[in-house]
Amino acid sequence: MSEGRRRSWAEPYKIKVVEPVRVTTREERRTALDEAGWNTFLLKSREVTIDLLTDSGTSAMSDKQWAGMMVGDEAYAGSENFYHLEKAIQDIYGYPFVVPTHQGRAAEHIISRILIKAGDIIPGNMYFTTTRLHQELAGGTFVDVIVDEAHEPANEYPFKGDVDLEKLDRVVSEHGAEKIPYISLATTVNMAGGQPVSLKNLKALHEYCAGKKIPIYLDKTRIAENAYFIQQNEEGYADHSVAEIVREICSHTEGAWMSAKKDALVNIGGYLVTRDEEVFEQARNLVVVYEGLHTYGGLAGRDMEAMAIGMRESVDPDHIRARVEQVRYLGHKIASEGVPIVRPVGGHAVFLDARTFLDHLDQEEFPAQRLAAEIYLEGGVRSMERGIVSAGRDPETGENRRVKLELVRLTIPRRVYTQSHMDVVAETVWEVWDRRREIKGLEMVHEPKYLRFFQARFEPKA
Ligand code: P61
Repeated sequence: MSEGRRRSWAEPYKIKVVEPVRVTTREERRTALDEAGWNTFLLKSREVTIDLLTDSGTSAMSDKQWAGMMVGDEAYAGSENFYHLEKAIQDIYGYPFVVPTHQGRAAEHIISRILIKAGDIIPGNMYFTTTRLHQELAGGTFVDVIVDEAHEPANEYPFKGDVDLEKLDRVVSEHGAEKIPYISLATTVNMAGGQPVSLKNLKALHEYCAGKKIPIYLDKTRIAENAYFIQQNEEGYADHSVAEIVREICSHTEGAWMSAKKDALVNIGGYLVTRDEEVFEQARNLVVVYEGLHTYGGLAGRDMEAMAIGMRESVDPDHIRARVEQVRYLGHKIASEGVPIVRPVGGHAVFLDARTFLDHLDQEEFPAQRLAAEIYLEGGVRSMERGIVSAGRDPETGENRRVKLELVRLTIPRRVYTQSHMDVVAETVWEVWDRRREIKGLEMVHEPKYLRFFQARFEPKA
């Protein structure tokens, strides 16, 4: 992984407010784990020292965003902040029609209900938990058409988010284009390890879909990170700004949804956008059933203002570089001791390859779940399982989906932690790596029906 001599980056901000964190003892952490059923989602925040559970809603807002919170217009209808949000989305991403929602899955719910009929097939570049669930609840079946490289942790292919157009064509031939309401495309594919889609692939996909009259809807939750990877690694884009690349990605799609809790640097928020006026009309109508009026969608006016400002900051070149490079710093540091991680390092997180890390365990012993718990026990660092527990059961057969990727995600919130935190995280992972042979599996003792990983409980095997 040697990259030659690089210029260092520094966090492009100064710290004005601090939030103290607690350092716990190993005994306290062991008790906390038992109480949490060995599920890091069930730990209390005060039991965690470095919280890398997620980058969702955990970013630090800027002084300008906090100032924006003070100009929240909390009118029930027609809030001024909605118009700021709408304008920011139109300027940055280029979609004309905007429907705000309280977070990403609410937008997924609405778009799935509008576009999917019972028996439909939705091809996409790897599943995401909430996205696929809403597609299934609307009567559809998700089919993975991502390139094979995405399922191979050690493969260094730089655009593992790409769609395999031959796989897609086979799905279209088998079911017919009329059974496919849209392609569910994601930028910086979360479950693949935060891996980007290339513009070359997206253009080819767009051309293919235009020929078949299948719209592309984009999960653009982490689009700025994807654009940064294109700028750094795709031929012909080195001179394009991240903002230009973001705009170009969107231009190849019919619509999108976003959990603004990630790239857009806010603690809550999301929305749905489209170029299709009919879809917009239906979404505006459904949002009042499930979220709130179409000019706030479950958000306060101040939240919309913070989002409008945050999405402009998300494409700032200094910000995005420091964000992605911090993740890369951690990934390379962890890997330097031989720890297996998903390569290349992704945009929002370092993913440990738990299948290789704990290669003495069977997947049904939940190696990634156990590894996440062990990392917490070792150093108070919270991470997340992204393997067989997250994948859930096949709704038809009821069997566990034995996914290829059995990963632990160390996710970096934006503008929150320093390089020293990253060093401590890497040292914690190394300690666990050194004692990996002694680590045993888990047994699942409580399994909720939907998105089980959030609330499942486990017991350690003796
Ligand atoms: C996360 F363990 N992500 O990564 P909402 N699309 C994409 C997401 O990453 C995403 C949503 C839609 C989270 C939170 C979370 O299995 C999990 O605003 C690419 O969270 O509703 C959310 O957006 C949904 C964690 C969600 C999970 C589902 O940490």
